[in-house]
Amino acid sequence: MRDGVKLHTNIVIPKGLVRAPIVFARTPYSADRAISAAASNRYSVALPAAYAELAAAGYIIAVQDVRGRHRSEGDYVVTRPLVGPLNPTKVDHATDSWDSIEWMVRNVPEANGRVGTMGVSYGGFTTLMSLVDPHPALRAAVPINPYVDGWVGDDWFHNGAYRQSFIDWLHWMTTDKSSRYLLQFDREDVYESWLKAGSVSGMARRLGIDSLPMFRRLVAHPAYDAFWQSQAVDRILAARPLKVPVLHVHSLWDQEDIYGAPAAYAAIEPKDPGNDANSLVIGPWRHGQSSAADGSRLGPIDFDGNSSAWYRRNVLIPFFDQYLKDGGPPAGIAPVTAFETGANVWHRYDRWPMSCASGCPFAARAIYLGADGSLGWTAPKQGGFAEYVSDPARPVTYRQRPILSTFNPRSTWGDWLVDDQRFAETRPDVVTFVSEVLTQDVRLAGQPIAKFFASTSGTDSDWVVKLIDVYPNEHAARPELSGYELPIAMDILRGRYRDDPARPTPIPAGKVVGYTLKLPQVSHRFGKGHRIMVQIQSSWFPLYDRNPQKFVANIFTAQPDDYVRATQRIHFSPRHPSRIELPVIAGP
Ligand code: PG9
Repeated sequence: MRDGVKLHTNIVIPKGLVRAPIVFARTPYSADRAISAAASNRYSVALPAAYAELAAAGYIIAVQDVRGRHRSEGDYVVTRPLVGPLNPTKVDHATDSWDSIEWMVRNVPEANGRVGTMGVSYGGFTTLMSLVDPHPALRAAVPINPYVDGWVGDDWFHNGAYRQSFIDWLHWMTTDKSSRYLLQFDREDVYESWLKAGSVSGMARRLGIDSLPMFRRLVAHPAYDAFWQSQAVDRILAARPLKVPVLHVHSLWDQEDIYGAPAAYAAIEPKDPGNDANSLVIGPWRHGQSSAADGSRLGPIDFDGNSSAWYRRNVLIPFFDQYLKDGGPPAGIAPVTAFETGANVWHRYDRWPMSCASGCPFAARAIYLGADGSLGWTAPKQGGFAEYVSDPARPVTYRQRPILSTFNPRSTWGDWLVDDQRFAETRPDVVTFVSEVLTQDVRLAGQPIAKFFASTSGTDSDWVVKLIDVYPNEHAARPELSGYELPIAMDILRGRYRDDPARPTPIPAGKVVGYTLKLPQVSHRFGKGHRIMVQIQSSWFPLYDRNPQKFVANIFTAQPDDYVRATQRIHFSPRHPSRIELPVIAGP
């Protein structure tokens, strides 16, 4: 690198390849592990599925440890910001990408001088960073489930609510260069561990990780201040010209970075007047599942075939071929390739979203919360509210207990976004609204937006909104899915940030306040015979830290007596029509 630091890079060159393009990934998770799925002298066995397919298609695979991790020299900074106010050095992921590509095109004789960057999550982040000041040999990029904005909706926070579940990651990644140590909680069911610890800072003290630099940064920046805004990758790329074709890959049930890919696509889209250089793939996957060998199911939900292999064969490899091979043929891929969950079909769209409030091919349509737990297409004619008591001493769990820590080898963390929500529906602190049985399909393609009116007896509150597909009571083909409540889009909003994410303010107790919560993107068909459900609750524990429900300066360091019960009301009336604006493309 330009500062003399050496970065460990594995370069896999299938025998006999000449004038071949390089697919280049930069990872904090071990470049050695990334290329060794199994011990073998055959790359088709040794490499994980996605790399093996690329190698068979004529690509050189290069995987590098980012600086300071595993076998690379230098210092490690979590998602190191660009050189500038947050990074006083002369190096960042943009310079390290540039310097590495420069080295490879000069030193790998089998290479044809064209490089594509690719990676998942943290590797999606480094892929996007390669676009900040792209090396001339960089001709294509595939960021997959990238970390883009740690406050708005990727790993650290969602709309200001802190994701405690990644305290494991912090420990695993920043206590040791080679990640040898897994965090040990005092209980297998960490629900109890978190409850006992009180606040997040209390837990960090117990675990002895309160001095880790990234943890201190989180505690110092609970709001969407300049620290987060200036390193949000979508904002960074929006301010630069688009020089390299990009294929963004999004997972509809991404349990870690459900914000990043569509946000980066949307930020770059205005720079692509020909609608051919900035494309999007939307698949029915968990985090990273598009690169896995099996994309035929997620938890109990079946996709009628290997959707991951389909995307790699029909979209990923043709995309790289077009831009990286000598005389590569046009890929003919659509601007947007989207899998429709519920229908299990792929679509070619010329844009995303397909439906929104205005300016899209289809207009979004509101579905309204109403009396007696009803949900319907007409606005309420009379006033009313649904009430529940949110008690921080008995928070609503995000899955059924026992809840294992994220990195517990027995955890099924990757599947929680498709968990049957019946366990929550029956709690007294969750309110549920459900439609009549649908007499025709309702198809969605875009971003549902919850616009709701609520009051609380407290001065701060979290609001969790879940959009759910309720399966028919009799599901002949899969009896075990009868009545299943499949989450389609769920998210959380920390009430103190309702007006200004950068400057939290108390919620006026007892007043009806309007909230807007943008839910994750959906590409889904609610089939005839199904019902649409909305659940609302005020905690989602221990995935997110508890809101004390009394306004405090910094929730990370809340004291035990700051946590108070609150009476919550969700209002529905002509004046306060709480609703979800659904990106409908076909329906009643
Ligand atoms: N979601 C992980 C991550 C990305 C960026 C920062 C911290 C964590 C990952 O899967 O890489």
